[in-house]
Amino acid sequence: MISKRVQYFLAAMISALAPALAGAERYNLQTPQTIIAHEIYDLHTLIFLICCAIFVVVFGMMTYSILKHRKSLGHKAEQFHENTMVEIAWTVVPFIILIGMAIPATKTVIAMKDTSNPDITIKATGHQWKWGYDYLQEGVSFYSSLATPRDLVTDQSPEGRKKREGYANYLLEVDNPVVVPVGKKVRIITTANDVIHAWWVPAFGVKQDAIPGFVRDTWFRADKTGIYRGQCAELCGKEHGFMPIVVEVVEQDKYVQWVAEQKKKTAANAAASGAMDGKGVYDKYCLACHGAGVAGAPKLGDKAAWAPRIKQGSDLLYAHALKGFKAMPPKGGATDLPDAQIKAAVDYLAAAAK
Ligand code: HEC
Ligand SMILES: [Cu+2]
Repeated sequence: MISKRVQYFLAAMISALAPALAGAERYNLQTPQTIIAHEIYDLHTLIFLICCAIFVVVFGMMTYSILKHRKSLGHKAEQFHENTMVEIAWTVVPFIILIGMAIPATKTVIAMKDTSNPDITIKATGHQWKWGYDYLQEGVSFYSSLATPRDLVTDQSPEGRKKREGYANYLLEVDNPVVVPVGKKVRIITTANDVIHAWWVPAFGVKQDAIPGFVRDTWFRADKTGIYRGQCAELCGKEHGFMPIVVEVVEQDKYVQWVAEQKKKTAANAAASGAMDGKGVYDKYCLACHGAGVAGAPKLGDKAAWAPRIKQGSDLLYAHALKGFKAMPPKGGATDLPDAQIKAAVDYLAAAAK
């Protein structure tokens, strides 16, 4: 029989654990919002339970043996060196347990890596210390930076601390969130501009390093609309904690609307900035070929060469300049420039031949 004291102890343990179990969200993984996140969650639970079972069996046996066979009870040590049965058992049993854990884990890892047939592809570029996003099909590009006010972060006064405590989504909010449609497979391509960062959104079960000079990818399909938050998960410098990720999952029609708005903004920004207008891009990237007519490139201002090309319509000219056309390389080699700037250079070339 279990003594009264042990019973009290167990009761105390359970009542101490109860609130932890009730508020699971705080102590456990975030509520999963994608198939992969569900699989990871279940795997985590399964393996945790296996660990608990092993813990109970091993420590139970140890405790029992220590108590029951102690010297003060007059016990003599048993000699069973080189007991083949025992040695086989303690090799085979862990092996079976490991295989039992590896099979479901491998299945999930393989599913995580299957980025084929996405509905949408977004390139996420890590910068010190913000994220840049390019929607590859939609042609939408923007930066996403921390929105929490700086003085709130640095305020060391007691009032400052109070304010921070009452502040929702402290260090987990951005000016421009990533917007994606619900139920669509979104492929995230990660890379970085300076040092290694990592794109991590726990509720989606997504964490992918963003490495300069390399391209990695991951995917998710959000089950529900809502706002999901994550962070850069690779120590990337002094502001590593200040480059959060916010993903807004919306209905398809809202998404279409957002893309349209975003495109307008991008165009307006390009027009307003003027930092590198069509001529600027031309001089820097296109002149080498289009200035001298290298490899049959139509020369700047050569009406005869440009007239039939301009006739094709600006959409086709844009497409050829962006994707490449015969000896014309994609974007004239300036692949890091946004589409809008290449288009401006095309406009400049076309206008010069009128
Ligand atoms: C490496 C040389 C090279 C560079 C750099 C280059 N081009 Fe070209 N481009 C060409 C050649 C060659 C053609 C002619 C292709 C053909 O029709 O055979 C061409 C054709 C074009 C055309 C006409 C496409 C059509 O439909 O006929 C456009 C527009 C154009 N380039 C835009 C640009 C812009 C904008 C840049 C700079 C961002 C640029 N090019 C940089 C070589 C270059
Ligand atoms: Cu980072």
